[in-house]
Amino acid sequence: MRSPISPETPEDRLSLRLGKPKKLAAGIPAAVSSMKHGVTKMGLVKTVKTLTMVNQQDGFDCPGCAWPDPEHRTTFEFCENGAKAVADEAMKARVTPEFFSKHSVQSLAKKSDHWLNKQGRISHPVVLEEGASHYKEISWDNAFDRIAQQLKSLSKPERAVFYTSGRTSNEAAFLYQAFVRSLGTNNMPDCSNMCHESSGKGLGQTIGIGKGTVTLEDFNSSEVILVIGQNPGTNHPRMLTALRDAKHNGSTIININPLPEAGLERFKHPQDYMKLDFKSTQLSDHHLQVRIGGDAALLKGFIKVHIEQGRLDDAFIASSTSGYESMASMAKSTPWDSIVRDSGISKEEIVTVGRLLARSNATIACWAMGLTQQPNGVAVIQEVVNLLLMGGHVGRPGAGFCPVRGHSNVQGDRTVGIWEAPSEQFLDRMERGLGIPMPREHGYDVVNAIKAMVDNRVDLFFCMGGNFLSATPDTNVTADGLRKVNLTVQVSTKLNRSHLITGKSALILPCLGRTELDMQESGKQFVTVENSMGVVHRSVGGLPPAATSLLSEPMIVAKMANRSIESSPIDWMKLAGNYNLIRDLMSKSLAGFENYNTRVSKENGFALPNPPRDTRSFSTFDGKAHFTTHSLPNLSIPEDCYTMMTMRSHDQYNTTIYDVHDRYRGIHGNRRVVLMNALDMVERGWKNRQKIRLTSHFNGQQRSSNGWQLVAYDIPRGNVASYFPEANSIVPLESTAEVSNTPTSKWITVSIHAQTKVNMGHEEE
Ligand SMILES: Nc1nc2c(c(=O)[nH]1)N[C@H]1C(S)=C(S)[C@@H](COP(=O)(O)OP(=O)(O)OC[C@H]3O[C@@H](n4cnc5c(=O)[nH]c(N)nc54)[C@H](O)[C@@H]3O)O[C@H]1N2
Ligand SMILES: Nc1nc2c(c(=O)[nH]1)N[C@H]1C(S)=C(S)[C@@H](COP(=O)(O)OP(=O)(O)OC[C@H]3O[C@@H](n4cnc5c(=O)[nH]c(N)nc54)[C@H](O)[C@@H]3O)O[C@H]1N2
Ligand SMILES: [Mo]
Repeated sequence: MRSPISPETPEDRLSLRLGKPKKLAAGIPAAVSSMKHGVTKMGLVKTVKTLTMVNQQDGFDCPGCAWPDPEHRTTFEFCENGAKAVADEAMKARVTPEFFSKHSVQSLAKKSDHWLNKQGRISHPVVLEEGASHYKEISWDNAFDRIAQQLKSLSKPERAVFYTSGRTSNEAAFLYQAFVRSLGTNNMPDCSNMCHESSGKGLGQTIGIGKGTVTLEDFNSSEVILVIGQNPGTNHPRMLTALRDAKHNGSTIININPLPEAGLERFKHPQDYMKLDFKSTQLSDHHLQVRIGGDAALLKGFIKVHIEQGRLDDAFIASSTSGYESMASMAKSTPWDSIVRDSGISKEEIVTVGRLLARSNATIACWAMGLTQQPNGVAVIQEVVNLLLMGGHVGRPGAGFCPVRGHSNVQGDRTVGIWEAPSEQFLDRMERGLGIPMPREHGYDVVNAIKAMVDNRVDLFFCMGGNFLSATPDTNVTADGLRKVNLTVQVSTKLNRSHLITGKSALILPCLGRTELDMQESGKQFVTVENSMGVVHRSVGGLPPAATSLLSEPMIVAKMANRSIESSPIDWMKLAGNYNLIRDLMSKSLAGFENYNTRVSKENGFALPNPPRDTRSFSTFDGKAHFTTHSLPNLSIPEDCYTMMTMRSHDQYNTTIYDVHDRYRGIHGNRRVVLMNALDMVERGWKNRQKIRLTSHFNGQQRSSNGWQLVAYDIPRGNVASYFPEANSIVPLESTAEVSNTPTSKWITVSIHAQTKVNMGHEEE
């Protein structure tokens, strides 16, 4: 067994305290919690000033999630977790060169993610020389020289890899992809490869666009809303407002999830307290507690019921789709026994909800990681497509697809070119716009980038944001890979574990955050972002930068390009001095971005073209929407094993750990917990707090991790749940979804063993 990269018993772990899981989300405790986080990290005056700028017309886009804002914004249009994300960026503490001279990289590696993040905003560029124990300050010029040197010494451009996380603005991302493609490679893995890649592939193949097809207004005219594999109370709290309003307008909400997540049970908008309205709304009408991976079977059941009920949109199916017969005959021949066994839901319940769906005139399907991070992620999303196409639920009011994106600009980054597998059409247009030949060979996605590093095929690894080491699967393998690279570069706002497990030498380049004022040669700049529903709008930072030495992301790209590329038709520095010029270049180089500067200056931005939504047309090879035929996935696992999902707590933003609690699930003080069905625990003679070792099993390989505790929870038998990134050391790199190559973070086969010898710290027995 390899040694762990992060501490198994972090110093700041508290005793595990267990309370009752909450049913009610948002409301006063949430508002108090957001203020508390804000005031502790930013101070009172800054908290009030900052939070009132979020998602305002002349304010910044909330870095919390990609859920869109309603057109008529109120001052309090932020949520608890948005407030935490903002407070975390705007915090007072600083990680300075003095900080790095005090703490060696090795000593920092022993700290928890929570501790690392708490140290504050990184203030200066720093370098870790080969063999050195500490980072030390480096000038921006010298930092860019090192990158340029490394780039110039590559034997071929494919030996450089450029990762992007999803907070990067459209302007920065566009310039960045122009730079990377100027070098001659499409090696642009991004967080989307681990996130909604399955949605992009699943929808792209069937409806001709890899994005959702609904607007926020559609929620108000929907009759049924499916929420599948998603925990909006924690991860998209503002979505609860849309669900509440839909519900008030008569919509029925169906929640499909192995866990009873707080927000979907009861919800209360903080503003209702201000209006002294103390009632909460029960959001979901049906909770189908599906087994992990059982969605394909459940959806097949709905499709069967729909066929039996009739009420198909025959005209739409005949004129605008293909593949119905084959899909329907597969559903008809799938036995109920298999459907009930695999989904874990009774036939009666499936029929009840299936009839509701068949009767609906306007259905929206929302989903997130519960579907995308499965081995059959693409196929199961295509079952959602099948179900909605049967009733013609696309391109009409109140109906359509709603993959709920994660990072606040992950969708925009992809639109403007962060993509390792761009289409020929996209590259042709880019080539004309930029006046530079585009590389045609597809590049590495996240998993293939790790494999390339492990195989000594990468010399430079550059990350525009994110935390590659902790976010990716198989932490120890990823660490091995990173250590083989000559130079790793992280453009970051906050300290994280990717700064500690590095290439032979490493740079940290600190950048402005979304909340901050961005002054360039031509004056104050704004950037643009695309939300989960394809609306592009402005974001203007307002706070003074965390340090005077920070550069904006576009400026970092420009300086790097200027230094590394001998002659280019692009005047990088001029573009970074005036983002209007970047947007002009985007107008020339991207379909749908014509007159970009004029259109983004409109009050609520503008919606990008979306053929299924705009004209009920489908840009597939035959111009039709496609039904697809899939058999049920094989859900069998070895005896004595469990299926594990890895998920987010209420106190984290991906790998950024705000605190060690998960308030809605009633779990406090320790994140290294495994949620398990009480009957499964009794069967093994275990109680709450039992110390265990987790071992994953994949293709005959085993990966183990110590220092976990059990918590009895309302989860289907045979299923368990743990938090990421702690569990990532046992997520096998090779275990990825078919077609999308997304790591199967929600489908890990594990065995569980009592742990007796290792000291687990100081929790009460
Ligand atoms: N506060 C906060 N907000 C965030 C984030 C954050 O970390 N913190 N992260 C952002 C990002 S990048 C993303 S991608 C989104 C993630 O948003 P979510 O997708 O909501 O995040 P997860 O915690 O991964 O939870 C997935 C849900 O899927 C369920 N699930 C697991 N397996 C299955 C299954 O087989 N079937 C079904 N039906 N359900 C299943 C889990 O019980 C859980 O409720 O949130 C974004 N917003
Ligand atoms: N097991 C498991 N693994 C998962 C998942 C899961 O559900 N289970 N979810 C996956 C998903 S959906 C995603 S999206 C990925 C997330 O993967 P990433 O996007 O790589 O990770 P984050 O934790 O969001 O990145 C946090 C870091 O971003 C930097 N940062 C924050 N804001 C900015 C900014 O404005 N600019 C720059 N340059 N840097 C900034 C900070 O330094 C911070 O430490 O993780 C994936 N990994
Ligand atoms: Mo994500």
